This record gives sequence, C-alpha cells and structure tokens, in this order.
Amino acid sequence: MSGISRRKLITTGLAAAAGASVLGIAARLADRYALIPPDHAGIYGAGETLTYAAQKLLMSHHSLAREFNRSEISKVFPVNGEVPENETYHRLLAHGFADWRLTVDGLVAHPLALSLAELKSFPSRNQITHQACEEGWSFIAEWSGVPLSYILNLVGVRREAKYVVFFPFDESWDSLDMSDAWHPQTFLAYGMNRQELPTPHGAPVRLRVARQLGYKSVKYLSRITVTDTLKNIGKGLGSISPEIGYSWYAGI
Ligand SMILES: Nc1nc2c(c(=O)[nH]1)N[C@H]1C(S)=C(S)[C@@H](COP(=O)(O)O)O[C@H]1N2
Ligand SMILES: [Mo]
Repeated sequence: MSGISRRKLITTGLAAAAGASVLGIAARLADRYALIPPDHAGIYGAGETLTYAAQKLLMSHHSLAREFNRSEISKVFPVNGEVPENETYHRLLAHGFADWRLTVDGLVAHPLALSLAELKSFPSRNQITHQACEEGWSFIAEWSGVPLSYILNLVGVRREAKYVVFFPFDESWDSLDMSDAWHPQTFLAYGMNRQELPTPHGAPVRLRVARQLGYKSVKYLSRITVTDTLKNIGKGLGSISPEIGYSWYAGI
C-alpha cells in the first residue's frame, strides 16, 4: 500500500467516524427542531441539511432579499423551460385564462378555486428582485402579484401544516416550508415589468421566492396544496429538483 492511499484510508476512516458521531448528534437535534430538509440523505446529505439548518437558525424567517430601483431593471430576461405542452393549458391560454382557476386545498379550513380576476382584486404588491438560475444567468425584474400569506390567511391554514406544495401545468412541482411560505416577499405574480406576465415567464400566475434560486419560482401554476408531509408526492423529496440532482432548499 502506498503512503498516499494509506493516508487517504486513514483520513476517510476518521472523517467517517467523526461524521457518524458529530453529524449523528447534529441530525437528531436538527430533526427535533424541524431543521431537516425533505430531500436529506443521512450523512451523505449532511451538506444540504447543515446549509438548511444554518440558514434557518441564522437568518430566521424575517430576513429579506434585496429589492432594487426601477433603473436597475435588466434589459434582457432569459427564460428557462418550455411552455407546457399540456392540452388543458393551451385551451386556457387560448381564452385569455378566463376559465383558469387556482385550486388551493389540503390542510385548510376553506378550500378555494380562485380566478385570475379574483387574484387581481386582492391587495397587490410590486417587488423588484433578482432571479438567479442555477445555470448561471440572472436578471432583475419587477413583479406584481399577491402575497402568498394573503391567500394562506384566506383559506385558513390548519395548525398541522408543514409545507405548501405548488403544482404547475408541467412537471416542475416544488414546495416551501411554512416559514418561507409565510415570508412577506413570497408571492404569486401575475405581472412582470408592469405588463401581464408573459406566457414564457409562467402565465397566468407564477410563484416568486426571492431568497432562493429561480427553480423554486414555479411557473404556470394550477394548484397549491397545504400538507404536513411530502412523503407521498413524487419520490417524496419535496420537489422535482432533488429527483434530478438539485437540492430542495436553494437559498441564496
Ligand atoms: N412550471 C415551471 N416552473 C419553472 C420552470 C419550469 O420549467 N417549469 N423553470 C424554473 C427555472 S429553472 C427557473 S431559473 C425559472 C426561470 O424563470 P423565467 O423563465 O421567468 O426566467 O423558472 C422556474 N420555474
Ligand atoms: Mo433555473
């Protein structure tokens, strides 16, 4: 055995031993204080778990993403993903989304099916934020919409609720924990740069999560459901992202 491989064996062994005890304790504490993300994978997933736990502990739920001035709005707005091929989506699009409804259900007192007109009648808010894609590009845009917290109050979230899940007309479903769901900057956007939300950017309504990477901002929304577990949705990892190699928590 060469010196290098022996050293490697020893350090790997030490890391595994240290990992097993320290991370084992960390994992138990994190679980007790609800600091484990749904896509955690034991010691191998420790990086994600610790990132999520650290952000939850250090940043609390009141830290805000930076908001910009109109003069800082980008000139180019790249798109990620194709317009859904879904037949229902195209029928709704053809009629200007007059028949579109956003279903809000799950662990709520009053499930609702909201029209675009109803959403627009609620107190609206504008926010100029940065959206960064995991592929490396980003832009600053102005979004208008209604805070998710307003909708959550409207339907009456039950106390067992732990996550809010977002289903679009394509496969890109995702979820937020309750502190990110209630966060004042988390909202449902129906406008972009003071126009109707353009189709490729997620018409009629998309989620905006200013403190996480772009892929959490689910476009083309169809249904929002409140739940106490993500185990029975998809592969049980909280989102499509961990199924294709990205982490559920994408804090920036
Ligand atoms: N439904 C749906 N939402 C989605 C996507 C998608 O393909 N489908 N792409 C995501 C990714 S990876 C990013 S970076 C942003 C891009 O938003 P944009 O196209 O408005 O720039 O939307 C996110 N939301
Ligand atoms: Mo992205």
